[in-house]
Amino acid sequence: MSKLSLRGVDVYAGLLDPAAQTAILADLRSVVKQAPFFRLKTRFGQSLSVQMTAAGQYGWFSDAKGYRYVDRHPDGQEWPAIPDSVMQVWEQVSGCARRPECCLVNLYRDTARMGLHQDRDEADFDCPVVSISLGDDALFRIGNVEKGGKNESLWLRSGDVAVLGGDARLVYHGIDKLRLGSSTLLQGGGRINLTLRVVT
Ligand code: MD3
Ligand code: FE
Repeated sequence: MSKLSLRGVDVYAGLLDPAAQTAILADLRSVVKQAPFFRLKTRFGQSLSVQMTAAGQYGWFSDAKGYRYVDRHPDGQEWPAIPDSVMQVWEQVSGCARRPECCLVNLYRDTARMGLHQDRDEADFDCPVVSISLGDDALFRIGNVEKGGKNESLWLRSGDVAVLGGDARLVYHGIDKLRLGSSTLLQGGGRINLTLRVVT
């Protein structure tokens, strides 16, 4: 494990060994069985390339009314609980007394990517967001708290954990591309990213 810092984002590279990654993935399989992946649409009716689901009290949703946290999967069911294996990572790195209320699960297949954005729909920016990468390598791009300016990039690998707190909490960030086939962890290839968030 090595710890590096990029613009205030702490990256614990290789924090999760292969056994820990497989254990989290097994727990995610039961999450996804209860709350299947779906594709969000923007206000303008365009589908996002990343597929999503969630665990915890809240998940993320968007439709004609825009983006927001919701307490149910689009199928009407409550979100499944956040697995203990994932909670343990939060306890290990977050430095936060509150517990996460949302574990967003992003699935990247093929050419899926995520454009530059800020995460600012949570009520308490003193709480960090913790990100867990599983599967193929992904090129993570980080900008600034204000739109524009210079960006920096970093490859996130399977088992890496990033903590976005303090001054880094409101920076613009996104995923430019995957290195498809760089990992054999996921059946069918691609990448899963978990983000743990305090919402209220
Ligand atoms: C920096 N996910 O779900 S994780 C997202 O890999 C999201 O799926 C990307 O951005 C992914 O919103 C990047 C790293 C990350 C997550 C949240 C952040 C970086 C962040 C919040 C604030 C600043
Ligand atoms: Fe984000």
